[in-house]
Amino acid sequence: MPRATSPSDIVYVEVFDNPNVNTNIGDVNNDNEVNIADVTALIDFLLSQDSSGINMDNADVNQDQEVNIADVTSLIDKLLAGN
Ligand SMILES: [Ca+2]
Ligand SMILES: [Ca+2]
Repeated sequence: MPRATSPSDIVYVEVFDNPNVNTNIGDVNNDNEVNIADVTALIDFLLSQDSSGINMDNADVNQDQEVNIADVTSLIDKLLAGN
């Protein structure tokens, strides 16, 4: 791949070559659906810090690289918004 030569090239590479693009945000329990069970799973994880069965990438609903109570709020907002 040629080296990026301008800032716009760098942005393009980051957006389109990023393997971490997540299309299943909010599916905390990894069952391919985003619903109230994911809110429960996320709260359970926060209380227990036991990440077994938890998809941490999907659990970071607000995409700030941390999984915390703010993601519960974001997940509920997402469910209420229906998307
Ligand atoms: Ca789910
Ligand atoms: Ca987060």
